[in-house]
Amino acid sequence: MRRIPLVISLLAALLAGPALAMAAAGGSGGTSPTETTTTDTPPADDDNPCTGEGSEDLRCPNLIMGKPEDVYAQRGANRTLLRGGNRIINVGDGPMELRGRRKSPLRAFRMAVTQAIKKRSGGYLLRKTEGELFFKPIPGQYRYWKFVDAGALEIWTLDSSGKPLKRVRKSPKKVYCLRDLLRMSGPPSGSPRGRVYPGCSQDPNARRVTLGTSVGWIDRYPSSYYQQYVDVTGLKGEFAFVMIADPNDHLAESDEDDNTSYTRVRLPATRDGYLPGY
Ligand SMILES: [Ca+2]
Ligand SMILES: [Ca+2]
Repeated sequence: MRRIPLVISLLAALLAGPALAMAAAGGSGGTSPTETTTTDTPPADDDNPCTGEGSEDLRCPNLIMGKPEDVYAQRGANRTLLRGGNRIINVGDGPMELRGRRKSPLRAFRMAVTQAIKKRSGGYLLRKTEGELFFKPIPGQYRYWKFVDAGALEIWTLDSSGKPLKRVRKSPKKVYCLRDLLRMSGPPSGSPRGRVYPGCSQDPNARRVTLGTSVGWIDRYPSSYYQQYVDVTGLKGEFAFVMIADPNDHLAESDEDDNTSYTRVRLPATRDGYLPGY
């Protein structure tokens, strides 16, 4: 496959809006996810202790998605893949900590997920979620225990003002490790200087694992990584390349409306591929 650079929008911006999240849930699909058993529109875990009464005693996490990075089209004989890197960043008051517990049968390689939210008064609030960990195979790297539905990469049509309107394609990838890979510059207060959640377990026999991303830390996935693409074969016109953290809202956060970012792209990609006015 050839790598064709594609100019992306300078106007790429965080999209703060429940409207997109709602539309995402109702959008029509393109390619299907291969490693998740969840449907397109699972019920959200709506018992959010991080908002409303009692939340003042909690150090809640808040995930945001960094802007799509290093976006380019990879063209083959029959398919064109739009690749892009992303960053899942915790800008909250406390860590996003997930505790997995093995489900049976063991050969299914799945764990149930409890979210552990730090209390200001000490200890943790433990909150069961509908999310899962999966022992995800990665070519050439064996397998890792990762969180299913951590992030979504999608292609959306644009409305008349250039904002995402409707999903038309989605990435096969939704499974991420969650870890402390990079520390933000100017992190929020309470950000640990060193890694607390350094990487994901590769132990096939593990009964319990803990994943997480600390305050002020970033889990980054370059565009060249496995499944870090959306298949855009046959699409023509201007679209939004949309990335969403915790798209099915399994995880409680202090802000649920800041999880999406996007950039605009013109398809199909050409060699010079520039978008007038973008
Ligand atoms: Ca958030
Ligand atoms: Ca959430």
